Amino acid sequence: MTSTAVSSRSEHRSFCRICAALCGIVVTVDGDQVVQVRGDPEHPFSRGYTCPKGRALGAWHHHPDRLDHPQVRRDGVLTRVSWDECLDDLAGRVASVVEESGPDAVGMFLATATSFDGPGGRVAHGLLSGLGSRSRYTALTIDTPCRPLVYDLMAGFPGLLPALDHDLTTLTVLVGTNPVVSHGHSHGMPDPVQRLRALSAGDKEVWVLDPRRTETAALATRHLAVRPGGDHAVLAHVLAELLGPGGGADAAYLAEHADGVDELRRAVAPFTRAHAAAVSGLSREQLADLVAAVRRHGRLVVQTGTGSTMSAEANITEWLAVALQVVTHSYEQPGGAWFHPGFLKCLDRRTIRPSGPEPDPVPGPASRPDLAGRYGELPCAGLVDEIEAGNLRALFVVGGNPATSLPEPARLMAALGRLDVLAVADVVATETVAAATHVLPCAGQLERADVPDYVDQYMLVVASQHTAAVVAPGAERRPLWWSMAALGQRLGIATLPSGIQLETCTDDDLLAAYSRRARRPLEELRATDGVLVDEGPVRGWVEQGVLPEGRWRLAPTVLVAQLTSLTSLTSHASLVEGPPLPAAATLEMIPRRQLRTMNSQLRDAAAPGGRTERGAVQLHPDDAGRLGIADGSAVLVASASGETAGTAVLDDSLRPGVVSVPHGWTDPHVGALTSATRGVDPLTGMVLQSGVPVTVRPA
Ligand SMILES: Nc1nc2c(c(=O)[nH]1)N[C@H]1C(S)=C(S)[C@@H](COP(=O)(O)OP(=O)(O)OC[C@H]3O[C@@H](n4cnc5c(=O)[nH]c(N)nc54)[C@H](O)[C@@H]3O)O[C@H]1N2
Ligand SMILES: Nc1nc2c(c(=O)[nH]1)N[C@H]1C(S)=C(S)[C@@H](COP(=O)(O)OP(=O)(O)OC[C@H]3O[C@@H](n4cnc5c(=O)[nH]c(N)nc54)[C@H](O)[C@@H]3O)O[C@H]1N2
Ligand code: SF4
Ligand SMILES: [Mo]
Repeated sequence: MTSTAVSSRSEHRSFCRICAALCGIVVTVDGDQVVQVRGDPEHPFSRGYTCPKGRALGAWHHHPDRLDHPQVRRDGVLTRVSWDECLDDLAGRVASVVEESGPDAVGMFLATATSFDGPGGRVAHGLLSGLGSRSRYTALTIDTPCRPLVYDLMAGFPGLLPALDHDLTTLTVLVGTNPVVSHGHSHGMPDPVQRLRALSAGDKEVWVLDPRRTETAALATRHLAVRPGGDHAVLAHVLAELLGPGGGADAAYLAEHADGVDELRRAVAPFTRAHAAAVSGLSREQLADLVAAVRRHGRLVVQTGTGSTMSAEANITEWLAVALQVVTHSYEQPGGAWFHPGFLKCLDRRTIRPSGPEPDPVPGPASRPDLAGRYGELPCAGLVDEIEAGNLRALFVVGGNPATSLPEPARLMAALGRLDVLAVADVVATETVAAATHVLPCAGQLERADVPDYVDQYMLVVASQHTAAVVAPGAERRPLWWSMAALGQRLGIATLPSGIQLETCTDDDLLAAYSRRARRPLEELRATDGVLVDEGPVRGWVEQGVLPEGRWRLAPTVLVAQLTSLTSLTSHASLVEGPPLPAAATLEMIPRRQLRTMNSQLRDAAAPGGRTERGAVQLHPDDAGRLGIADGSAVLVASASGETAGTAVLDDSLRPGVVSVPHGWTDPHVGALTSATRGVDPLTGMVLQSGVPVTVRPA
C-alpha cells in the first residue's frame, strides 16, 4: 500500500470490505479525518469502479453513532466502562453460564461483517470452539445453505465455489441474482456493468431468470420473467431435453464421470415443455429458445443467487443447476465454471476426503428436533426457540444485526431481552446493540490491516491483496480479534496461533500466521502495491482430487425425493402451512438488495453529495390498481406469519402478482412476514424468504 503526502493530506491505497467485490479504493486522509474515498484506477479488477457504498466509507467511519467505548448494562442502562471492567464482567458471566448449563448455553451469531474481517472472524470462531459450544449460527443458514448441501451430496465436498470464467464463458445463465446491484453472490463482480457487457458481447450471451426486469436483466441478451419458485422447472426441462432424444448431453463424459444419469433423467422427465411452462410462468417459446441456446453453446455457466436460494425450491434448483453443468461437461472446461481454490485456502493443494453419498447431518438445536445441524453450525431458524427454551443463555453477536436480519422480530427481540448475556461486537449502534448487555466497540475496516480470508474464494482469479490500516483506531475501539482473544485469555481459552502473545500481537502478525499455507507468504503480498495475481482459472483439481472416484453423483436420493414432493403440489405456495390467505388477493413476496445499503448497513450514511435510500414495497401498477394502492402511499403487507407497514412504490419492472420487499429495515420489517418455523426447509433449516404468499392493502 502506498501513502503519498499532499500538504497535510495523504492518500492511501486500500480495498473496500463492504461487499464481495472488494474494489480497490484510494482513501484521502487529513489528520484523523477521512475526507474522500474514490476508486483506484490501477486496481486490475475494479479498474477505478466503486459503488456509492464504498464512497460512503468516510461517512460510515465518522458516523455519529460509532461505538467508541465498551459498555455494560447496569440497572437497565448501557453504561460506559473500561475494557477491563467490560471483559472481566463478561468473562465472569459467561463462565457462570457454562458452569450452570454447559458450553452449548453460550452461542454465537457470526454474520456479514465477520466475513470481511479475517483475523476477527478466525479468533471469534476460535473462542466458540474453545468453549466447546456447538451453538454456532452464521448468516449462511439465512442466505444459501443449499449450496454446501448440494456440493456435499453431488461432489462429496461442501466447500466448492464455482467461478465464472470472464474471458472464455460464452453462455452465462443467472438465476435469481442481480449482480449490477449486489456485485455477486458467493463470488465478487466488481465493475459489474462493464463485465456483463463483455459477457454478452458478440456471440456471447447472458440469460437472466428473474421475476423482475432488473438492472442486470436490462443488460442481458435475454430476460425470462419467471414466476417466483419456478426456476427448478426451467432447469428440469432443459435437462430433460438434453438427456432426451434431441441430445446435447456429453454421453462419453457422463459414462466416465457421473453416476445416476438414468435416475436424473427419470426425475426430470415430468418437466415436459407444457408442464415446465405451467410451473414457471414462461412461454413454451421461451423455454425452447433456452434449450436451443444451451445446445448452441454446448457449455455454460449457471450462477444462482438469493432469489432462488431463499425459495422453497432452493435445493432442487441448485441441484439441477449443478447437474446441467455436469451433463454439458462444463465444469473445469474452458467456457464452463472453474472451482476457486482460494489464495489462502489453497483447496487444490489439500487432501480432501470426500463424504459418502448421503452424509448424515448432526442433530439440530435441542428445542427444534425438526432441524438438522450441518457443517459445524446450527440453523438460524432455531435460535429464537433455543433462547425461549432456556437452552441458550448467553449470545455473542459478531458483525451482524439479527434484529433486522432474522424472522419474527417481535418474538426475537423479546427473547434477546431474556438472555443472561447479549454481547454485541459492532462498529455502530444498531437495533441489536440497543438490546445488548455488553457492547464491544470494534475497529472498523479503515482502522485495521487485512487480506481477504473468508471471501478469499470470491476473487475473480486466484489472487489476493493486503491493506494496512488507513487510520489508527479512534477512541477506545479495538480490533475484533483483540476483544475475542482478551476474553479467551480470561476464560483460559487460547485463541491466537501458537507463539503469538496478545500483549504484543498486531493485525499483521495474525495475517502472517494465517497465510502460512497460502499460495504466497504475507511478506510478498505486503510488498506488492495492490493485487497479487497468482494464477488464472485453475481447472481439473475437483475432478481429479475431490470427486469420489472422479465421479459426480447426479441424483442424490434426498433431492430426488424433495423434487417428487414438489411436483405433486400445484403451487409451491401450498408448501407453507397455516391459515390460507384469500386467493384472489395473494401476491408472492420476493427479496431484493439495494445499491446504497449492505443489508442493514449504511442506511443513514452517504458519500459526500450522495444520498441515502429507504426500503420500499414494490408492486406492479396493475396489482396496485386492483388493490386500490397509489404510488407513495402507506400499505400493510401481511403473510400467514405477521404484518408490517411500509410505503408502496409502483414499478412495472416486476412480474404482475409479485411484490418485492428488501430486508435490513424496520419499516417495512420484512422479517415480520417470514417465519422461524413455517416453510423452513427440512434439509437445511433455511428460512423461506423468497416466494412468500402475502396480501397488500392500503394502510
Ligand atoms: N448493494 C448491496 N449489495 C449486496 C448486499 C446488499 O444488501 N446491498 N447484500 C450482500 C449479500 S449478504 C448477499 S447474500 C448478496 C446477494 O446477491 P444476489 O443474490 O445477487 O441478490 P439480489 O441483488 O437481491 O438479487 C436477487 C434477485 O432474485 C430475484 N428473485 C426473487 N425471487 C426469485 C425467484 O424465485 N426466482 C428467480 N429466478 N429470481 C428471483 C430478485 O428479483 C432479485 O433481482 O448480495 C450482497 N451484496
Ligand atoms: N427476509 C429476508 N431476510 C434476510 C435476507 C433477505 O433477503 N430477506 N437476506 C439475508 C442475508 S443474505 C444475510 S447475509 C443476512 C444479513 O444479516 P446480518 O449480517 O445480520 O446483517 P448486516 O446488516 O449486514 O449486519 C452486519 C453488522 O456488522 C456491523 N459491522 C460493520 N462493519 C463492521 C466491522 O468492521 N466489525 C464488526 N464487528 N461489525 C461491523 C454493521 O454495523 C452491522 O450491524 O440477512 C438475511 N436476512
Ligand atoms: S461494490 Fe461497492 S461496496 Fe462492494 S466492494 Fe465495491 S465499492 Fe465496496
Ligand atoms: Mo447474504
